[in-house]
Amino acid sequence: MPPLTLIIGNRNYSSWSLRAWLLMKHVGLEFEAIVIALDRPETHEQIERHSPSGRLPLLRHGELLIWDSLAICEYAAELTGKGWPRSREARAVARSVCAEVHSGFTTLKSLWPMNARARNRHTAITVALEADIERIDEIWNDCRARFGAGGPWLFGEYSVADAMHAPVVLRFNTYGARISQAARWYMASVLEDAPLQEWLTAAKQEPWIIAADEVG
Ligand SMILES: N[C@@H](CCC(=O)N[C@@H](CS)C(=O)NCC(=O)O)C(=O)O
Repeated sequence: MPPLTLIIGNRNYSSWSLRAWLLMKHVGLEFEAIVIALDRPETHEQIERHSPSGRLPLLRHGELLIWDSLAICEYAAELTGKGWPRSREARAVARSVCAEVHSGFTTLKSLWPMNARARNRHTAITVALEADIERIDEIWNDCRARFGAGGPWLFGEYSVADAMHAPVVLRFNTYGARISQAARWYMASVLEDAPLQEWLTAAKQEPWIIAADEVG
């Protein structure tokens, strides 16, 4: 198999990159990661050299390019046969919650930008933000209660759904979301996860600051 190269944005702020990188780690793929610092004068040109969409993450596998975090997770799952729950019902719900977090929660994403290393940030809680937080809490509770018996993850074993939700966990951790006990337990599993810890360690060492994402 040709080597896999994952091109990602800098780890502290690139929520979309985190998802693809985490899932690839969890399904056991070996790959090289190339980091492009976001929001700098040279960023656009550097990304365009690799990515047809002008966005990161991008996975290169020989001649094949795969862009978009969810498409990369799907490809990694196809290569390895891991990443989606085995039962059809659980898999359908996992795909639903992945699609929901991929296309939705725009208020949460804009008011609470991912800032992996930041702690104890506080912002005003708007009605729309509260609604996003409540819906995430409901998703985590529902998946854990219905499908989580086999392990600490949303569907028991680690799945694409956990990778897709990891940036939300980091946002909740940075800005101190008020959530239910079961959701806090799920967050603890994500925050203790070894690949996530590896990402956080690297994020802390990055020199770049994106002022617009330093909120609260
Ligand atoms: N839907 C895309 C979104 C990717 C995205 O917006 N990536 C940001 C970085 S996190 C980006 O590449 N921004 C380009 C730039 O900042 O110039 C995905 O899931 O991969």
